[in-house]
Amino acid sequence: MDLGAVTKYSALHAKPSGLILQYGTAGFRTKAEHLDHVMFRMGLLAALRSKQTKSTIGVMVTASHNPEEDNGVKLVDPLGEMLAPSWEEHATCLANAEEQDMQRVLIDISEKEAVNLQQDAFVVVGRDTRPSSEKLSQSVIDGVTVLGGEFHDYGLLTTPQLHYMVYCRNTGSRYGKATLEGYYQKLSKAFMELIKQASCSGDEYRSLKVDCANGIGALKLREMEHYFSQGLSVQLFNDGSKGKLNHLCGADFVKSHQKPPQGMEIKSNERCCSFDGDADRIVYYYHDADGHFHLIDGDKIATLISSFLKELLVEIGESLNIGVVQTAYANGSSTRYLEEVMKVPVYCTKTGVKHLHHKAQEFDIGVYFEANGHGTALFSTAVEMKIKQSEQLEEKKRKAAKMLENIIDLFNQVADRRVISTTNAERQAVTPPGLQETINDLVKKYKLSRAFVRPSGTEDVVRVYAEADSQESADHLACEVSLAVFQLAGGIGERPQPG
Ligand code: G16
Repeated sequence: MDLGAVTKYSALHAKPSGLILQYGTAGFRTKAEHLDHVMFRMGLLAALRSKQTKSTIGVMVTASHNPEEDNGVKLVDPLGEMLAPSWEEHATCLANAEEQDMQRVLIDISEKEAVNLQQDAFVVVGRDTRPSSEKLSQSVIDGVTVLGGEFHDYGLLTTPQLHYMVYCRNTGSRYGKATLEGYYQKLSKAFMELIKQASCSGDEYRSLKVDCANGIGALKLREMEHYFSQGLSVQLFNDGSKGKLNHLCGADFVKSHQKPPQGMEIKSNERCCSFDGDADRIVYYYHDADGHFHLIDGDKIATLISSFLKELLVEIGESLNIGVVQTAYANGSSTRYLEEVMKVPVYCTKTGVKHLHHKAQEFDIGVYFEANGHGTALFSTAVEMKIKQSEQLEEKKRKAAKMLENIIDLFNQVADRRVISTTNAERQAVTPPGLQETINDLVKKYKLSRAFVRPSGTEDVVRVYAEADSQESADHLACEVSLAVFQLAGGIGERPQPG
């Protein structure tokens, strides 16, 4: 490691003295103007991780659902998953080291992780459409190259596309070609094969209105739509031609406001969906004949997918195990339905794709979704083996196995408020004292209710979740819990008001 070069280039991406940032739910996130040094240092870290794992590592420059002025970075490990937890600690140390301590911290990490510094490194970089992203991704590249690493800059990319590129490169293209064309071909082929087998075939099933959150999803869906030919017709809204990223639109807006995004007219029973700023969340919705809005969020998507997969397994006659992983935000009725009606085991983890993904890997088929629309299904090698053996099965079973094979291809498999601390997969507050007891008392007042609070790992806010047997009760409960947080955790700003 040429430590002289590191010091020299680091000074060009100098850390504002005293600035401390935490590695949050999905990497570092804050106002874009505070991130230049973080990006350079994450380039250094990605090069070290690549040397250690002898694999390609991914760096995505995005702040996803956050406002356009923010930015952030997500690091992608060799098999397309989020960075290993032990390396998150290294990321925090490196991002917060003062200039004069940089060399020591880099050497510490290399020693602790037994990194062979002579090893080659390869890092792939992608970015979203934020105005700050291009310059920040150049800072990542500066960090990679100063440690002698090579890189490929994919430029504008969705986060799932970057995960795909990393995975392809580390599996010798067995999974697919590490190009955008390879990505579009693989997914569209699986999709087209699947709809050939689907029982409903009218045009209304083939059209979809897509709210692209004024972000990268619009650019990439435009490139991809040609691959669907007649199979799927998409109409794009909030495509970035006007309007701000994630402002009054996108998956987070639709989920939290329970209403369609601005700029999208919906007729009854039209199929609609929303992405977030880096297109790694999706929620679906429609208006029924009476004009009522219905949201198909991550909970419902997980339920539909796991029910469908379970039916296929029954048809194939296989006893593979399916598990569903959710977070504390999952609506209680979705959990009850999965456990009691579908007889599928459900597990709860902390918020963050990395936690859900990890748990889902324990099953032959692990379906995981956060209520906000992040998720996928993971298939173990046992499933792929069974499909291979299906050639010898009778016609009906073979068909179901073929369907499962296409589904596998379609899923791109690949995550001051801190006075509040939590336990039990973030469902109970440990501090400040008295908060959990107050929440427990409030919950008792409403039927079929549940509530919890946790500090966000991507925004400077405390999130309050409440559910009950009616919208009105849920709103009341949410307000009462917010007030308890305000009083017991030293809230700032406007005091929560009923209604
Ligand atoms: C990120 C994470 C998600 C998490 C979300 C909100 O999403 O990847 O797992 O649910 O932040 O996290 P928090 O409640 O801690 O702010 P995204 O879409 O912003 O990358």
